[in-house]
Amino acid sequence: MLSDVAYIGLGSNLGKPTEKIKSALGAIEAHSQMVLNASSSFYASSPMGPQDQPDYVNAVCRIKTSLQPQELLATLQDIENSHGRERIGERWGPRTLDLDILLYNDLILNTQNLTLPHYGMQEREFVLVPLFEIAPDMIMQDGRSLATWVAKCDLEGLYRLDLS
Ligand code: A4P
Ligand code: MG
Repeated sequence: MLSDVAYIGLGSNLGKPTEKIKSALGAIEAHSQMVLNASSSFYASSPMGPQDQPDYVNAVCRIKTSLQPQELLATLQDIENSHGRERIGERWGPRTLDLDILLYNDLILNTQNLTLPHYGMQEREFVLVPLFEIAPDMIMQDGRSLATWVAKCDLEGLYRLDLS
């Protein structure tokens, strides 16, 4: 049963970022234990963290899945690896593909390799704006609306890409 709902943040700033994100969405869609339920527009965003790296392309999707959180993390890491992800260690450094689990149902989890909701969501306009596109009525873990979170973040440097 594909009854659990998760939101995934996608990001890339090396190679051909738009193609990488499209391909990652294709890999998610092709997986037997994930159904792609909605996906946002793609956004160009200036880098958070070290500035001496290319701009990112970011998007968010919603899936229904039968994978448990740890299985989902491992599956997304397999997809990252198959898209040439190299773990070179620099925090917030450039990457060919980054897939973060933003939310998994209403689960709150703090284990060594998985934190849910994703720890950085609240400050990241490149996560909140695409998330808002596909989940405009969402209520966040602090009881505030996603719309309130979006209203508080700095939208400078974020551009919706017109890919048509
Ligand atoms: N991990 C814990 N919780 C989660 C979760 N909810 N989802 C662990 C996914 N992974 C989670 O991640 C490091 C470890 O986090 C994983 O092994 C997993 O067990 P990583 O992807 O290997 O490394 P990372 O992404 O470099 O770590 P970090 O600090 O999480 O980086 P971020 O926060 O992902 O930031 N600027 C723009 N504009 N757009 C971006 O997308 N991304 C980053 C990376 C920096 N600047 C950016 C962007
Ligand atoms: Mg990551």
